[in-house]
Amino acid sequence: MKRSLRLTVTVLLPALLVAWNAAAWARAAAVAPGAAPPATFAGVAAPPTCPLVLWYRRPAKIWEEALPVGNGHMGAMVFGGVPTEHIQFNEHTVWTGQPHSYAHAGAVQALPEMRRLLQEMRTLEGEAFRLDPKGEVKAAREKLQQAHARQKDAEDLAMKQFMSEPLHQNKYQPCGDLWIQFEGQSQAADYRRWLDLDSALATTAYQSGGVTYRRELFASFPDSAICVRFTADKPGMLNCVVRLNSPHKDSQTTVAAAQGGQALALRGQVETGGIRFESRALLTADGGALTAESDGIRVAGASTLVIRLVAATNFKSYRDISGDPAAGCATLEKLSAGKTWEQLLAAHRADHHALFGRVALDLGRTPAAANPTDQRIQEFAAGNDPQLAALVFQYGRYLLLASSRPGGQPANLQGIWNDKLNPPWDSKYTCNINTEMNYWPSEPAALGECAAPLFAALEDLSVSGAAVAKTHYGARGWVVHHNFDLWRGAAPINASNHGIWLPGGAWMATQLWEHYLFTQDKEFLGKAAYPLMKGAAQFFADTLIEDPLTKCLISGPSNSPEQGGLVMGPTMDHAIIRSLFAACIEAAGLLQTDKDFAADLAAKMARIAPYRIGQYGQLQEWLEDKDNPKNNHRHVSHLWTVYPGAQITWQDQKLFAAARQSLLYRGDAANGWSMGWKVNLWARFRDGDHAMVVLKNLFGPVGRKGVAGGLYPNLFDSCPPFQIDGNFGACAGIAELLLQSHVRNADGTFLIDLLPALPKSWPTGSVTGLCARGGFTVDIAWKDGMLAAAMIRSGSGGACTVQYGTKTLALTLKPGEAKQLAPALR
Ligand code: FUC
Repeated sequence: MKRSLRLTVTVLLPALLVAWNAAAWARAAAVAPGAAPPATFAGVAAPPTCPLVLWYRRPAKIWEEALPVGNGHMGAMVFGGVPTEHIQFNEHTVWTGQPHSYAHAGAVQALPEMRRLLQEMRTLEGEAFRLDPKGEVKAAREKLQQAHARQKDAEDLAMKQFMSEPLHQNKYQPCGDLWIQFEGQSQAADYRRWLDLDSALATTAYQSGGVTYRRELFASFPDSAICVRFTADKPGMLNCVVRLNSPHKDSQTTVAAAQGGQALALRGQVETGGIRFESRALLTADGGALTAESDGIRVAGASTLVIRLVAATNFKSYRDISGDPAAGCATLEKLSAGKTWEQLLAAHRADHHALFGRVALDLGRTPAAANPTDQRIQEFAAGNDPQLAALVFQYGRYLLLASSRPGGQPANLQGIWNDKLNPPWDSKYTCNINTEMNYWPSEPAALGECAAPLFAALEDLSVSGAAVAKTHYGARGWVVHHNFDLWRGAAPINASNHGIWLPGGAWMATQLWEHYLFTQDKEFLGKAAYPLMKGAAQFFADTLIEDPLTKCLISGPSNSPEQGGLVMGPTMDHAIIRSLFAACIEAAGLLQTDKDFAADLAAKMARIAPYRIGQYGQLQEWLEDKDNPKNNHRHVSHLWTVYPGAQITWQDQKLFAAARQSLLYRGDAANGWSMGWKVNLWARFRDGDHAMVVLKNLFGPVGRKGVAGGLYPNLFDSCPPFQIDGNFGACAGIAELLLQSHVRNADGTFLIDLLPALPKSWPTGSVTGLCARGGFTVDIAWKDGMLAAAMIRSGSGGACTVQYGTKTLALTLKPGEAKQLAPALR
């Protein structure tokens, strides 16, 4: 690629984006009504006793220090302030915009010319590289300039005629803020706040004026409410004012008597004709009095105060916003009405534990594990704190449960948590890595149910994306480009040099296949997965074209995310298409359907441009050998085939070595999600110690020199800024270091690999409940870096081969059968 272009795309563009976004990300106006100055703090609180905990000795000053809770329908951030508690919250369907098709009528007419220009670009590049492979002599440089001019023409044409209408998609929005302002609490002693991942309970405790105050908060999935309880250990000592407001200008709050107490109702709309929302805070108190005031509810002399917070919008589906937010709130309110705090908490704990409790991970515990979480992040790289890695792994599982539950929207760029009217990248669904990374842990980390919202979104996208396939490509099936939003936009957005990226839908469709591989649920495969996979494959069956230069089939126009501009046939496209085709062929066979279609896919798959090894020993990112070994771009798209794909594995040493070389060129320090991806890749390269180098970068504090990403004090991952994909990438990566199951045996069963990439710094530990393809669950214990004990359990019955180092064991298990493995494999 031309140097100046590379510089613009890899260095200047991200820098400009960050600068532009920094200006645009003006914080939403979260205003504490009647704010009081913060308290002064004394004493040093002891660490909480729960083992999986994030904890702090001071309240959150900034949003990225607050603690997240969520039930997939609502998310909330708890600040734990004294004297003012702030609970900033979201409802999953509060977005800008309204139902809209983003397809660009007539777009298909531009397609042949775009392809022609890009093929000319390739011919010119080929001529330049023949003159000089490094593109340094004058004649070669001139050819490259001409090639670049063709690319620019194709990109300009696309901007005129091929892009989404409008060019940008919509934004995920905050919903509201709950404020609880206490009186007479200007000092606090022995303050601490913590989030216990085992019970998904956020607690704040401190003493003030000789009284111990405690606040507990959870987001209940079964009762669809955020529940908060405030207690004082001396009767009648709770005195506060509770208020509810929103950063949306068009919003008002009213106060009214409600069953057993008082209620605040916040009503608003994001924009005219768009999403309308309502949120209700329902207050009940033991002792004391609740009095309505003009802008809030006064609590006087209570011993316990309970608030249930619900929210709903007019959103019914991506095509229908005729719902009634008030009726929605009334329905939700009834779920928790009349229940005691103990009942609400017990239902929440049971629900959370049934899912979260499936996996336990012990990587060893050192004294560092007792330190406050913000201190642990500061000290991780230089210290010895393996439990922080276990905590971040479990936090990933916790965050997935909190942000992605059946019936809700999928986890977006920030999960379900956002306090800004102009969030980074609109907090929508970027599909060239981010949305997919959010779901990497769902299967291996035993939370397959959490992918339901993504699968439901794919149902929608198979409709909106079919309109785009037809309008832009004249093709069957469905396509999703670089992004989608609440309205299921699927057309190429923003700019042609990165927005025209073809395999978003195809990549997401492979997650359906993964769900089948892990669960062996044939009904799911036949009813839900295969029809969507088929549509995604049909699009490529129709749009792959023969490359006049090589006679191979290639995709395009597309790009290798987000560098190098518009091109034909980037390696990543082909890797994803091959994977999807292979999955469709196998699924059609299992379901005994679509013989001809499967044969067509097989014939096309065999003709897709092969992987190529380039002049620097690298796996080529493009059809031409133009990778720059100094390029440390955050995207490692050509390595998709190693992870999350599984076409290049240790079984193919040549390509495996080339892919590894490419990863070495990209380096170990990057932004958050990029490091999350690299941990998974090093796991697949069976190099746990190199993965650990990346984990040390990933688990350090935000704002270090030389590392873009890191962790905020609340363990949210930084892209920068906060983006949740890095949390999920790290979670999946830690699982991948301990267990892999992507390689097939000759008979098609899976090879289940125990401790394929155990870092030396985790010499002793155990994990239970990790999932493997083929419907297996695996427990492993290790000591001094060696396997100590292992057990495999089959869900659906079937065969597999288990591997540890050079030893293998072939097994056939009945449904529900378990088997000890260690004596044979040690
Ligand atoms: C991708 C990345 C960016 C950012 C954005 C939301 O496009 O290249 O770094 O994560 O998504």
